[in-house]
Amino acid sequence: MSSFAPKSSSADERSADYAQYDRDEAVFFPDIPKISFNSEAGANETLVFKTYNPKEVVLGKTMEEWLRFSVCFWHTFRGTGADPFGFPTLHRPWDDGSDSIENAKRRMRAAFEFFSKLGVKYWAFHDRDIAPEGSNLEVSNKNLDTLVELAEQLQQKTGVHLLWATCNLFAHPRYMNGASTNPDAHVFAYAAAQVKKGLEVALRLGAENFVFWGGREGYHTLLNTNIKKELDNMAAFFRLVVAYKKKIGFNGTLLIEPKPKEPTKHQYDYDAMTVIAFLKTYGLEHEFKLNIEPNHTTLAGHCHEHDVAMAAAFGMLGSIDSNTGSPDLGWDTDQFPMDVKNTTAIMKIVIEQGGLQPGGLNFDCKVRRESTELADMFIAHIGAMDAFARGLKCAARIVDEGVLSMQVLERYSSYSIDIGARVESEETSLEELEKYVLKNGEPERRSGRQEHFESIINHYV
Ligand code: XUL
Ligand code: CO
Repeated sequence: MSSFAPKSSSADERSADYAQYDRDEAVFFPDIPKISFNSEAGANETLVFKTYNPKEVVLGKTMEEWLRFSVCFWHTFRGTGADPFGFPTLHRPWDDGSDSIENAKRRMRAAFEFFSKLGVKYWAFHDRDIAPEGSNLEVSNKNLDTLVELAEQLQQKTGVHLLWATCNLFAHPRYMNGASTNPDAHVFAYAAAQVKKGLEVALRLGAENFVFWGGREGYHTLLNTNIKKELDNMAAFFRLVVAYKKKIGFNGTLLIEPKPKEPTKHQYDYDAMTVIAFLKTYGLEHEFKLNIEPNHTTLAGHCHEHDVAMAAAFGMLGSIDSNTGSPDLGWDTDQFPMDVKNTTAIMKIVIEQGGLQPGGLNFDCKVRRESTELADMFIAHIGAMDAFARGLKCAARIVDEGVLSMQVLERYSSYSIDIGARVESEETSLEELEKYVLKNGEPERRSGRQEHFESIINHYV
């Protein structure tokens, strides 16, 4: 599909006076106060938390500890609202649309004011979100260093930490045929060099995790693709990453983020189970965990919380890119998670695994291109944070009362005794199982009681 959209908004739409934002004490959101908590706030008040009360204790931990919210830089500070059919709609008064270092610095200072007023403790970025790509790797690294220095100062000043950093290995034309799975070893080397710098930056900024999302790692046609070689090369790439991480003493968790398609027709990191199988196949399962994004999960044809549940079941759930898709659309809409049933399902899994630390809930979400006011940036995050706080409270009651879990346990109780226990301890044989059936005949029909379980959830939500 060709793009009708230019890179930036038209000049006459932009603010004339950027100098006001270049001062250290500049205020980027003059009309927005620090967001407060008021459980009594009315329906029309959306610039206030009604449930998210950071210090409130739920099941022995504060909400802030359970929820570990993070704002993503790419959508919230680089998103323009452009889509393949339309020009940018989101005009940010501090952003002149250029690739200059000054513009990048203004954006970064606006971002830290946003994080502070919102009251989130974490942020996340791609290398190329925060600093412009230069004419060669050296220039790109120099640009990155300049912005990382500012980020370091702002992190110190505000107390906001880096949940994760990542490298953009998908936007530049050099990566059109893949990064670590590129048929050209020169491109593999470029991606490796970029990640080397990314890990150094992550170390310097104290990132708690480092993410790999392989948007171009896959194929458009099998006719020109050696899939085994590409997967072997991807594993080789990850081994190099592990070696360098250890060499420089970066202790953050390495995370792979599954997605089945978009932008590539078939992406190798299809879903949670595929990534777990890849890691186990190449002996990397102790070095990586997963960053699950529910909108990617639904793109893979699963329900919203499926991959979070799958990753958690195998001890591989590292972090969550908290967003949602639109059930009636088939692509990655990256919407803010506002549905309390979804957040309850996610938080139930998070509570059952004892929390997400050092991972968190990163809002990989963008406001709709029609949500054009600066206040919409806040309202979107506040609404999602409140939806997660409500999900946490509902899930805490579900887990605490144990009505659901007792019945799930009971559903599998035949494996605790008799022939079931022998199956679980792997002491049985096909001959013994045949004998059991010849003696005991047809199994009783047992209801799965789906509607009963759904009604239990509705009792809490
Ligand atoms: C793309 C996506 C990415 C990753 C980081 O769908 O989710 O933004 O989270 O590269
Ligand atoms: Co994501």
